[in-house]
Amino acid sequence: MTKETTQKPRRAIVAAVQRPAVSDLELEASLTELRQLAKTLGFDVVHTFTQKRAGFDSGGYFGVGKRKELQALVEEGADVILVDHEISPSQAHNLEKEAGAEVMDRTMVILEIFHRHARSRAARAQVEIARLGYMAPRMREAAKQAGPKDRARSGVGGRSGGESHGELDRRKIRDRIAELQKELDGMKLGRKTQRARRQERQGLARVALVGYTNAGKSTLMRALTGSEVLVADKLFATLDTTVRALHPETVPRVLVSDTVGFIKNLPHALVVSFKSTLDEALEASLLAHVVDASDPGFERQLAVTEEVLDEIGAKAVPRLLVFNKIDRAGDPAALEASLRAKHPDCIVMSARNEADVAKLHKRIVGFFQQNLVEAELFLPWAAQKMRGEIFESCEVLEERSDDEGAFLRIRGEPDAVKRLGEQYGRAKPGPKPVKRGVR
Ligand SMILES: Nc1nc2c(ncn2[C@@H]2O[C@H](COP(=O)(O)OP(=O)(O)OP(=O)(O)O)[C@@H](O)[C@H]2O)c(=O)[nH]1
Ligand SMILES: [Mg+2]
Repeated sequence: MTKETTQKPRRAIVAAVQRPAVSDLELEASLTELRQLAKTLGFDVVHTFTQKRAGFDSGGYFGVGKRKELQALVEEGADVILVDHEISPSQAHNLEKEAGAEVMDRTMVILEIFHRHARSRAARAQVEIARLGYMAPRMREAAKQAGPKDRARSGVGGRSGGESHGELDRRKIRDRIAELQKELDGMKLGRKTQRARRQERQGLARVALVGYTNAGKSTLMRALTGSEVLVADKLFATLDTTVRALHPETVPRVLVSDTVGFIKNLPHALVVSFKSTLDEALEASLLAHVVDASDPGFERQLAVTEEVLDEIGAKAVPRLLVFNKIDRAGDPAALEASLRAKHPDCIVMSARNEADVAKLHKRIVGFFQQNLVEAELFLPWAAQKMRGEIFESCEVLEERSDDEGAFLRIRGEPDAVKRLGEQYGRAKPGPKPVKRGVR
């Protein structure tokens, strides 16, 4: 690659076949998203190229005539064709040959973004497994196209006799996937014990921010927890789950997780491999589903997210629907009214508005406080060293004292309150009955 080409952004043509079942609106939304994905990869999108067709051409995705047109467009100046569907290795190969430019399908574009954005060891390994799985059949296709020459070269290097380049590469891919999988399994075990320890310590109340990519999850994470997670106007800016406590701190202490975003036609290999990243989310007692209400295609994004959540087994986890970016809507009041009519329990907000963030904070805390129970304790003066523990594990609603000790009215998680109630729940004669909400 010359210096010039590495410095200049690569020029891309965004291309799609529009099948009869796909409306113009849907096509446009999908292409806009592909253009955004292209931008995230640093491409300069120079053309959008579409064809209405009953189905994809089995040979080269577009029809023969259209492929010629595409070739002319490439000659005018383009380096890569981005196809808005997952296409077969042979379709990609033929299109590439005829149009004269590299072809990347939607899956490959998404895999490439995940590859660039993955930071942690686990995320890198998961993305590599998905990429290798995607590449394997494409390498088979390349080997097939190379034909008998490929076989003639066999027997060189570490290959056993008669094994072709293609076979060798496939074996290497299989071995590498197995190796990565082993590495991941090891990490998972480590994570599980860590998690078990964390849970024991804290008796966790957890909310996970989930939703379509770019909806504003990380922005809300920052606002809700005062942490410095990455926020970017890019697709899939976040690939690793981060966990922070809700700030200002609350009783019970609530942990918030920021998670990887969803997208239409998420490559299946990624759904599977990212399930473990999303495992954190599945452990939450509440999912705050964040939707970019300013995006014209938000209903579809909402539906896609719900589908993926179902697919990964999160159907039963309670949801709080959060319509974000209301400040960017053309007519915020009208949009808010229609959202409320359709989703009565939703929150409509802007992550940039402090009062709105406080409202979301309150709703989240409210959810976890629903399960809290209250009790009245009597703590003799001799047991005052327990005060620290009580104040740490519960909220003290009221405190009064007499000659013999202190009465505390507390609210907290059922387990903590029950434990304290068993120890100190006996009322001193005089004040009202001690136990409330504790068996
Ligand atoms: N106007 C406006 N912009 C917002 C709001 N919330 C987030 N943004 C912007 O939207 C873009 C995406 O925000 P992120 O928080 O990175 O989105 P995300 O959901 O974490 O995205 P991924 O990590 O890619 O899945 C950023 O440029 C934010 O500044 C909002 O309420 N109003
Ligand atoms: Mg993010």
